[in-house]
Amino acid sequence: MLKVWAARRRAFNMELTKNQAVLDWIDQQVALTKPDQVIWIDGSEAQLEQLRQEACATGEMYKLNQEKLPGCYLHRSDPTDVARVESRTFICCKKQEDAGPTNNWMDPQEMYAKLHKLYDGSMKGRTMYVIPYCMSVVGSPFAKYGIELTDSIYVVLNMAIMTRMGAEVVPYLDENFIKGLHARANLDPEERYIVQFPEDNVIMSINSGYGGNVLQGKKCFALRIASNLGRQEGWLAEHMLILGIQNPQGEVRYVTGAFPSACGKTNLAMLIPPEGYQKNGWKCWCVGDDIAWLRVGADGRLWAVNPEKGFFGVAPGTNAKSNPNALATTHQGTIFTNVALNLEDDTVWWEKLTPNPPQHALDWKGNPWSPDTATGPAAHPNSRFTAPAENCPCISPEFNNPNGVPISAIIFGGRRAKTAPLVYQSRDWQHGVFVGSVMASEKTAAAEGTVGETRRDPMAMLPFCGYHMGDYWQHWLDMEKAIANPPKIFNVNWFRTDDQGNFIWPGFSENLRVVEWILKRCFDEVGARETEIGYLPNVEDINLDGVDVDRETLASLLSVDRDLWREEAKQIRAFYAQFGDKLPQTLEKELEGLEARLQD
Ligand code: OXD
Ligand code: MN
Repeated sequence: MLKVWAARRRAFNMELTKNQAVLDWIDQQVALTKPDQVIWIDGSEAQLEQLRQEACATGEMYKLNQEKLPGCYLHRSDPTDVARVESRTFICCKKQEDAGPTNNWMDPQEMYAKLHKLYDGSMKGRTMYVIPYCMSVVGSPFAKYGIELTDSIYVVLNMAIMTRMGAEVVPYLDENFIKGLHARANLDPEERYIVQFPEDNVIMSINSGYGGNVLQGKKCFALRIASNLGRQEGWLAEHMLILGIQNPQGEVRYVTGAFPSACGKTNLAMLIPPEGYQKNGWKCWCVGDDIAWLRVGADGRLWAVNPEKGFFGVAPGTNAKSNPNALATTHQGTIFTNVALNLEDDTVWWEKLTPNPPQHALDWKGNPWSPDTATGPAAHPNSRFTAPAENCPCISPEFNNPNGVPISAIIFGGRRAKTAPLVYQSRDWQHGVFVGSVMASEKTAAAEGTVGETRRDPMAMLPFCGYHMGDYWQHWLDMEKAIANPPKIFNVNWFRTDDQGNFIWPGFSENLRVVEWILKRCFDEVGARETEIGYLPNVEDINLDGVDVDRETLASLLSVDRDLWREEAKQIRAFYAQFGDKLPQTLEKELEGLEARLQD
């Protein structure tokens, strides 16, 4: 049977490899899914253009105003398929305890059997595309290689923006490549599965066409599978932005940052210095907006690459004020998903893009929409742009450096109305791991549940850590021995509010003032005061020139309320309880230390 499919595969495509491990695996997937034809993606512009035309002919994509938005397209996903589905995302390793309490788990054999039934014949009448791709720069010491087989042109075109892919990757495929299979099937939400098999380096997603579920290079590979690889091989795959800050002397220092959603991660990744800073020669460079792979360099420092090549950003809220760099990035070669179509000039629109919505539009479902008669938003709240990173006005000159950039600071963050101060530094690496492990954000709107309810999201990895969270923390702790010159670890909170619920700190560009202090700490250029929770800035050490915040207000942002922190410590204890004996002793001790300091 396999021979028949191999012959069929050969009849249809120009195979890009003679690698038998690769060909055998493809044959098996072809035999299972039974596509009408198989096409290897070579990554050439000619081939991609042909696919764009095909997608436009079938209505899968819509070509936007090419004068205003050259190379840009609109795609609408199925209305039931508009976001990542954590409830349908599984880590399938042999032992359930290896997946841990924060992941869905199923026995791999059981899951394979279930999935095989769903994939069987799912590509009949369709084309299977073979996408060879690389996470990170091809040939770099960080690089990892994979193949995604998919029956979606949308996936091919998005992967072409988000990853290095095509013929240049093929020579690097060996027997360790990450095997990915995606089928749209019939988009049945009840049978939707996003499954990682970390022991087999296999990713399978079915019944979805939405980016976060099916662009397998991103969350599935670069976080869930890669976190496992990092643990085995002694590195870290993290849900972090990478930002370079150039000071007036021309020196660029780099930080990574992990934030739960709705904390301004993309804005920080593309930070624009406040005017006064710009005048003095400060610049910021974006290396990555979402994922960082971190390895120890020969110099004993931690070095980071962004394994992706594009941004898959949330559209609503992005505008010329909130993030002009992100907006500029979307002006060419971009695929928009589930935004509104502005019928006035055949461009796109989303909530808060401009103060005045277009009078004539189609909403994200393709229905007529106008602000006067609207019963819902024009763009889906999770509508996205897939945009080439090279479009970004502040993209770092080091973006394609195969060795990455050296990291001085790791910044964890969250959205806390009262508890966390504007910034604090951990006492040391172990304490920093503790700080990351208890990261949290409070729910903001009544619609999302009880206002103020805290969701713990360790290292912002809750939905992305591909193994037991307790083992993951232990891996972080173990990394300390390997890093002779580790980055310092900080926590920030841009979201403290006053008694009326207004944000006290202006945020956005002004956050550079805090990052400046963080970097000074890393290079021993400024002092700090020790508190129960870590080191806090002396009030005079954060630059307030040109910002409407006085020292008294800053002092309030830098205060530690012992009662709130005692309550916080209680919550942390309850949160830690679910990890049982997988909770590293070191973190238990850190918590005890915090509790003791708060009692004194
Ligand atoms: C993302 C996410 O899409 O974290 O980046 O959900
Ligand atoms: Mn993310």
